[in-house]
Amino acid sequence: MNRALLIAFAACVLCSSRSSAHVGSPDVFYEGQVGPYRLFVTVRTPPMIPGIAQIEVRALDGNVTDIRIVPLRAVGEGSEYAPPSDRMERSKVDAQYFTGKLWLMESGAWQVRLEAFGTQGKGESAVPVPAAARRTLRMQKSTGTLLVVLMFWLVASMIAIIGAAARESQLEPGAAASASQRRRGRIGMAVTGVALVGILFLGNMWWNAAASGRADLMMYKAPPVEASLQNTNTLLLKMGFSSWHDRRKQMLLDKIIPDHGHLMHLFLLGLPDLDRFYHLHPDQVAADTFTERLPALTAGNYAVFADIVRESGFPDTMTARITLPDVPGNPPNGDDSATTVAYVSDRKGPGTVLTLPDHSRWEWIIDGPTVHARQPALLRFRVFDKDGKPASDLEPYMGMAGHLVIVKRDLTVFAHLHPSGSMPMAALMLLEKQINSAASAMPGMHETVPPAEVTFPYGFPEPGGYRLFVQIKRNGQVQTGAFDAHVEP
Ligand SMILES: [Cu+2]
Repeated sequence: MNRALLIAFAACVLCSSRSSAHVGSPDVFYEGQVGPYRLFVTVRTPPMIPGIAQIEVRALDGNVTDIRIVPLRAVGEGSEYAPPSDRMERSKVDAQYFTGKLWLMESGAWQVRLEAFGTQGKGESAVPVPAAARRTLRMQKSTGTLLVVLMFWLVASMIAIIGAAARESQLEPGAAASASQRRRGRIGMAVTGVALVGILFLGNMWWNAAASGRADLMMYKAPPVEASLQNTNTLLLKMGFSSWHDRRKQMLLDKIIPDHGHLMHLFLLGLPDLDRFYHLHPDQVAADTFTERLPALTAGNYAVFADIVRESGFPDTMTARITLPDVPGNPPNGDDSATTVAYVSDRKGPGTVLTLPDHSRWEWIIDGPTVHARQPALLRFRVFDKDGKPASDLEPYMGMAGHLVIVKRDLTVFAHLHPSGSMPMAALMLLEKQINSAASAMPGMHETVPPAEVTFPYGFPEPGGYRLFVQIKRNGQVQTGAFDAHVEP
């Protein structure tokens, strides 16, 4: 009962939802050109909205002396007129490293505009940032205790006041209360007590009802999706209703837009060992329905991750599980790909080495002996052909040098990355168009032959065991390499 008042003063209730635009990986990592400068940008999104995003920028080359940042909505009116920007603080010990903070006032699709200044002039760019509340703050213990004490004091005072009024309001000055007046006082106190308990009880009920409804509206959750098999080899994905998205239609815009050429990127991961990996591209057959003609696939349980991007650039990763029988079908074609992980990287020397069935060798180059959680770094993968020479036959795969899918063993983290970073390419293109900067070649989109080294900016959100699926295209063939990583705290 005392929780009624307690919570009435509190900001919110607890929620356990950990999902975000990716799954369990809410920070944004970007690597690319900002005018003449190459920057590595990390945006640590706030878990509560409104909240403060922490921005970290490392200048990878060039002499950057100053960086200014400002948050803007990604689309609509709020995206046009930038308020005055903030100057990032330059580290005293590391001149290439800048930090800053920005308030994100509302959930939805945002961007951080960056202006970099230095010896080579000025550069401007924008990093898409999806803002969504992942949890709410619980009240501090000390505040709670104080409020409970105050509540008891108020209740006791109220009872005492009513009691005194019933007992003594008709007394002559100086006279003592009679037995009947004292009885009236006690009755008044009892009635008041019962009434107050009733009010607190009803108030608590009202608050709980209001809070449970609001949690759904405030806390981000990807739309639910149901996966089922139709006609032996067609996978049907039906999206459910999400009150969170419904409430933010204006800021997200409902339409789904293509991201590197496809409306949906669907990943099927064989459970429990993550030893089967399918990257497919279903067709949208209705506003909330996608279908995919499955390639040949072995029976088993699969985790389903479906990436879509809204018109505002806001990404959703929808998750589901499905148990499939042996599915007859053709090998994947076009941009689709499938892999059975029979070979996993083994750790050797400074990096992690993987040999593919065609005898090409892949190397994950790790700086330092271990990988640590929450430390942004460029994940670098080098590809050598069977003669040990750097591979010269890499081609763009869906417009990019490489694709990387990172999954935590317990499936609490899922991220789909590209050389430019963790944001959807569609969101990046949207902002690129707004800024309209000179020579705006698509960041990370390779029309030319990619080099034998593919890099992805990322920071593992938490310690634990991960599997990384690196995808490149060589000589018309999509190749997938699986690397295991143990991320230290
Ligand atoms: Cu991709």
